[in-house]
Amino acid sequence: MVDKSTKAARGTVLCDNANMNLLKANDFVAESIRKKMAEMGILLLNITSSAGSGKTTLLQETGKRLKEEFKIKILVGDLETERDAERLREVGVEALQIVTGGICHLEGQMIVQAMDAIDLDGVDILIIENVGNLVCPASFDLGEDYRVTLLASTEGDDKPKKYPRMFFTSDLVLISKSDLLPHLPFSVEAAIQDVRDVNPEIEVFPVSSLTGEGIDKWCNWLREKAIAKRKSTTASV
Ligand SMILES: Nc1nc2c(ncn2[C@@H]2O[C@H](COP(=O)(O)OP(=O)(O)OP(=O)(O)O)[C@@H](O)[C@H]2O)c(=O)[nH]1
Ligand SMILES: [Mg+2]
Repeated sequence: MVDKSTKAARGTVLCDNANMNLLKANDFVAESIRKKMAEMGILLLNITSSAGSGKTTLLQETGKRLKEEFKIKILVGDLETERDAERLREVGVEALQIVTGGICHLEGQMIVQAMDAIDLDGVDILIIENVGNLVCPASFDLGEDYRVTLLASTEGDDKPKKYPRMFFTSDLVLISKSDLLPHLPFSVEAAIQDVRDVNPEIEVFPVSSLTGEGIDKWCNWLREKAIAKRKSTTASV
């Protein structure tokens, strides 16, 4: 039997049964979202990162480049304010703000409610910008096809091993704010190695929303996944 008190003394707190039940209930909702997205042929992405790593800015750049080619909608989670949704609307992308009122992550049920509030007809890509932090959002499946995590050059290259669950559960890692790399003690090679130590097969590459480095590569990745999703749905009907 695991000795909880010893673990707690070492600074490790085990998930109790209440948390496990909450996660199980969330998984059930996430599966229903995944099923709905599969039926509708909508690619669903969950974008995660620490606070301020550049999620909204990257999505603004993505919207500018892909909005004529694909019908994109964005659900954006924050503890307070409508600011990110307003920034996304400014570049012509339809965005709905989910205000969590202090909760540090998005849960499946919040996504279900948000999806009910928007028109999903004809949507190709639905993107969720999660609440900025590398801890709680890692545990909550939102029914996404792919989880994309940003690791900003300003955060330090040691984060993948300190927050392994987020990197272990991701499908793509973007090293954001790459324009700042010349000014920072951040080793791209060390960061990639650390990400691959927790998730060996994962793709990792740098992006900068300021200079455009890596943005075409990111948009091509997204384009390929959206087309594949549409084809898989068409093939199964
Ligand atoms: N140098 C540089 N700054 C960037 C880049 N992308 C974003 N920023 C800046 O970083 C700050 C945070 O960017 P956001 O896009 O708001 O980050 P976020 O991850 O959406 O933040 P939260 O939603 O609060 O978690 C802003 O001041 C941006 O202008 C980049 O590629 N390079
Ligand atoms: Mg944001």
